[in-house]
Amino acid sequence: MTISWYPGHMHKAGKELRKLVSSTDAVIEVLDARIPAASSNPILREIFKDKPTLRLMNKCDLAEAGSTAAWQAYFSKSEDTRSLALSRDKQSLSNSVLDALRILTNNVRSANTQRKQCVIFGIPNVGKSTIMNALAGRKLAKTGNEPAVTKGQQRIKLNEAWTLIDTPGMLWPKLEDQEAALWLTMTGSIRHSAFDAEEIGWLAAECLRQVAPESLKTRYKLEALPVQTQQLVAAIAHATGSLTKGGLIDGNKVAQALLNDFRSGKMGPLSLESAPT
Ligand SMILES: Nc1nc2c(ncn2[C@@H]2O[C@H](COP(=O)(O)OP(=O)(O)OP(=O)(O)O)[C@@H](O)[C@H]2O)c(=O)[nH]1
Ligand SMILES: [Mg+2]
Repeated sequence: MTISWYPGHMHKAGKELRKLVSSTDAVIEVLDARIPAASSNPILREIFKDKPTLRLMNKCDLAEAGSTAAWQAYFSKSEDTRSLALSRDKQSLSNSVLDALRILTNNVRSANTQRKQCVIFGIPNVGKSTIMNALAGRKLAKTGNEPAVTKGQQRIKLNEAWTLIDTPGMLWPKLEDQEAALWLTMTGSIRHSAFDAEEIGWLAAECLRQVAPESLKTRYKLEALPVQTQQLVAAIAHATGSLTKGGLIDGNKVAQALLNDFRSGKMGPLSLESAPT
């Protein structure tokens, strides 16, 4: 199975984004703190490559703090880029984001006479609309725990200084790195109809065995992890009651249970991708 998801609306969203480039002063790239590089869309970065960029590592509550700190140190090396780590509690978000945008655009001559324009972009389901709502201090954009909730651009006048534009989550046509594609599936950026759940369940179980064996043991009350994937999946199925009426393993159900547990942080904070050293 090759993991891929690039529906027509993403192609259209890309075209619409290109139209914004000339009038944009800065961009916010929203990343998933569990997979900061794998959640960066190369097409979007190329479109906005000349713009001052604030990278927000979102969903930090679901990532390991040490890993997020290492990524932040890594990102801080590139010029014209600042990075911040954010979690569901976005109380202090406004000031730090606005400060970062101000510093980034201090020397930028804006094409806009009134407010500067900032585009929020990133892959699906990473938290773009949630961040825009937090910055605005009210729920203007629809959010939801599934990819492709935002279907079109949404523009708000944030204050006297800034216009913000929320955009639809975008992936890219070919996910060359299939390990990264698995991570995108696990974190919830690929719609469930685009993959074979049973197969992803197996791959996710193997991935978590490598990354977080202790978390798997604790969550599913396993004394030891079975060596074979089939037995590992069977153990998780028994622990989560993912069985058919006849008592057989229900491959779809166990995959869903495992993905739900990972996505909602029930295995504790877990980072899948390490920062380059
Ligand atoms: N745990 C956690 N969940 C978050 C955080 N930020 C957003 N979410 C949740 O992630 C889901 C997706 O949020 P959205 O803001 O709709 O994401 P989006 O990037 O706008 O998604 P699309 O519009 O589909 O591309 C929602 O269920 C949010 O409540 C966070 O910091 N931590
Ligand atoms: Mg959205």
